[in-house]
Amino acid sequence: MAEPVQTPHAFPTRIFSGIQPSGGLTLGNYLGALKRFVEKQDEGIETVYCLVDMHAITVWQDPVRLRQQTREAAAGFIAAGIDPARSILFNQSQVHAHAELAWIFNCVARMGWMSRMTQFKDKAGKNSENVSLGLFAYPALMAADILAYKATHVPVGEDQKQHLELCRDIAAKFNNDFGVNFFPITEPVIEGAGTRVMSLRDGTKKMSKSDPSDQSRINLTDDADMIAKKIKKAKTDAEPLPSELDGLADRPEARNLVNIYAALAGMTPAEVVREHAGSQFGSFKPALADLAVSVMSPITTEMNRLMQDVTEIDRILGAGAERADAIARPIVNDVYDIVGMIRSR
Ligand code: ATP
Ligand code: LTN
Repeated sequence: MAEPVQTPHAFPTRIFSGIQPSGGLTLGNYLGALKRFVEKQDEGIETVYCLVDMHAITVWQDPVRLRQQTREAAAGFIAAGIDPARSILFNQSQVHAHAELAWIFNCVARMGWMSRMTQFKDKAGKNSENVSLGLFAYPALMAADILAYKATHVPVGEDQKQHLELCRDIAAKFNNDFGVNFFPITEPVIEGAGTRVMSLRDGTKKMSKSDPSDQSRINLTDDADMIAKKIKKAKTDAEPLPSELDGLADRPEARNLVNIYAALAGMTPAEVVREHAGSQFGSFKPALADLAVSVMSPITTEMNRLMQDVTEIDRILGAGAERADAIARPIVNDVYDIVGMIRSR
């Protein structure tokens, strides 16, 4: 169940979130993020959603594909229910406040804080001497995304929790260093069964759009056949489903498929195992595939239709960027004044 959204003192409720156009959207992005973006919009809260293209280039992106993926992600957002009239939808690089505030935050965040970020360690791996400086600074840009709007709540998947804690630390240090109550201490909104969808090949790794294996994920652009095939081939074990969740404790792949089923059906994982107790994967997987297709294929169809008119997509992103800029510009100007920069033009 959704927790009631509580507003930190003196800051009006505003939701911000972002997704990297670093590949096609996955079922993980949909269940962990996008689906909940739509719910927040439909609750009538002010919602600002961003395709974070500047985050995407922290690892190499082919320019032609980056543009294509950004448009495709925008189409995916709209197809999933984001209404560009009610939510602000734009790509990050069109609103300069993000990059400007990120620099200020590079000077607020401490090296020690950044060095503890597990996403950096995972993505850099053994190659940490050779990754971009941007990959290390990534969470400061993310804090800038959020705080350029004084956003009070950020819906994300479980994997982003640590980055949001860093955002809170940056806001608190800025407020404290300059003796102001300028930035809110933003709340993460991480709820529901789909907040951590795991890879279909390895139940201990999250499903990710940048995983080298396409078999590891379900893409929003996969057709019904492909979805059914990937679910059929998903790694599992030989045991039937138990009747209680405890029975899945050491079965990460089985647990993952149950969680996905629950998130797609709007059930709790406990309800799913109760309903399918004793089922073999030979029957559970086709049921899951049918469910996934029924939820996703209307989105895929609409996304493909929207992609026929990229001029319209670019227009929507441009109009969203203007609305975003109207909120973020005055906030970043105030930051320059607080920090002691001269603004005389
Ligand atoms: P990349 O593979 O390029 O790192 P990603 O697929 O992990 O990308 P992001 O753009 O980093 O996706 O994440 C966008 C949003 O989707 C975030 O809120 C993130 O928490 C959520 N998300 C990403 N992967 C999953 C997942 N497997 N399960 C649930 N939520 C997810
Ligand atoms: N780091 C996030 C994407 C992201 C984001 C944000 C999410 C960039 N800026 C601001 C929420 C708020 C990720 O999912 N990897």
